[in-house]
Amino acid sequence: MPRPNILLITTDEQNARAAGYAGDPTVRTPSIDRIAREGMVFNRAYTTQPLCTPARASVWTGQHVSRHNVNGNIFTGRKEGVRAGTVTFSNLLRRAGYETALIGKRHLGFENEADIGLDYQDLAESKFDFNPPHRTDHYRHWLAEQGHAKEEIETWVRRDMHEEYVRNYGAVRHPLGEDLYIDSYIGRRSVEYLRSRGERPFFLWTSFCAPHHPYDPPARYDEMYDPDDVVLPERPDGELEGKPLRHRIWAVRCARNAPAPHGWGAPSQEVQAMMENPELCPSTAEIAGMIPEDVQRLMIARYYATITLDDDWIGRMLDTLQERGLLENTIVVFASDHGDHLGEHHVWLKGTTMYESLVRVPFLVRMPDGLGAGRSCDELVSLFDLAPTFLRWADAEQLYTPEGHEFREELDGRPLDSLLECPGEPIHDELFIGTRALVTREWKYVWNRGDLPELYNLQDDPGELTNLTGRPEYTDVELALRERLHARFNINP
Ligand SMILES: [Ca+2]
Repeated sequence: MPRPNILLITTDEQNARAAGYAGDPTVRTPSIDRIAREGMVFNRAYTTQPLCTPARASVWTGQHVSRHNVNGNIFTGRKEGVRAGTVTFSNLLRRAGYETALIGKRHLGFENEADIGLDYQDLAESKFDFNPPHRTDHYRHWLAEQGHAKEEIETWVRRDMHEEYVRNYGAVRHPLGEDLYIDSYIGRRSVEYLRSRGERPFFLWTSFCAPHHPYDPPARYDEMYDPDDVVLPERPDGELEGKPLRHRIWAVRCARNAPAPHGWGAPSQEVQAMMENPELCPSTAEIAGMIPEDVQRLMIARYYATITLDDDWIGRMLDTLQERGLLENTIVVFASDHGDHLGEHHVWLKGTTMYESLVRVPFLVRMPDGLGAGRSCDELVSLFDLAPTFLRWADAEQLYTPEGHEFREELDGRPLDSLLECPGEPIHDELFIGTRALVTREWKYVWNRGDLPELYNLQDDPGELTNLTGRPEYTDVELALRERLHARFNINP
């Protein structure tokens, strides 16, 4: 029996609800739905920190952020990152004879970037050109060969499209042709890679850049969606009054700040004033009217359109595997690095909160022998479970060595293969998200420095509409969760 190939496909910032298989009535994701149908759906999969670099570092290392210690996004030129010499799953896969490849976004920040165990890298790091020109970005070089500079896109946003971009909060049609769009490049290169595989087992991570803000589909995909079809999330009157103030401040920041290409930009004077004087914070009702509903529908429609573009490429990748006879020996995993609020609780993008819209991720595993096919798993899993799982599948050395042998790395991840056999047997009793949230099967507790904590019953209130903190009937639960969170991260409020 040859060792299986492993194909990891990730999107960037995909809300776990934004897929057909997950019940979204509007977004079209036939290929992702196919993986869900032919594989196992993990309904309770979480990121380790809702930011690109920390989440991705957890995938590579099998570690929680408190262990690999990359807490923020890392851009080129900054030195901080996972410490040199850290062993990644790809180091061990390569040592075990696998050909290892990454196509698309890496956004990693390892000090020892050259040695994360990749035989092949075809990098397309970002929709915009925040990397200095001397850094490796294969997409940038390819665009130049097509007669385009990546800076054109940023110029277009800052000058030509600025008014529309601001009015629609970054929901705009992409200026370049569909073929030139970054995820078309990533998808096309991935198909080419799969077409040219030989006998050697491979690991490929196809790492798409959408649906990350800006919501910028090329015209053909934009035309697939009518914003009137978008169902806006349920946001009860007064919802934010029982929540930490920081949520309302973030909502205002989203609504008021002129969006920069990568997000909302620095806090405005209005937001700064609220941070200093909470009494200036508007009510839920006032916040609800800040972004017109037709603009909100447009934002979500264009977000969906970029997901459908990725989905089409995922379909072509699956077709390629099938045509080459590789589907029967390739494990396919689909996930995202974290979510996007997408207007739930009146907030957008990522930041400030630990809501499910942000920290729960789509997560699917399709085994070539059909193990777990058509089933779903409600047990807790995390992005850090991928590394030990890949190594188990490849029959490679683990990131940790068994007791009595030389210590290599401390690991937070657990292999997922037992869940594929038996989806009701927990592998984690609890998961920590960043250093201030704790999730169990039933509860989520969030500590917010200098602000109200949050307690949600995820079974009764999956939309996290009611913060139960401070209610006498939940005192015991809250104290127990708080104690565990505070002990783990030495929090002294
Ligand atoms: Ca991300």
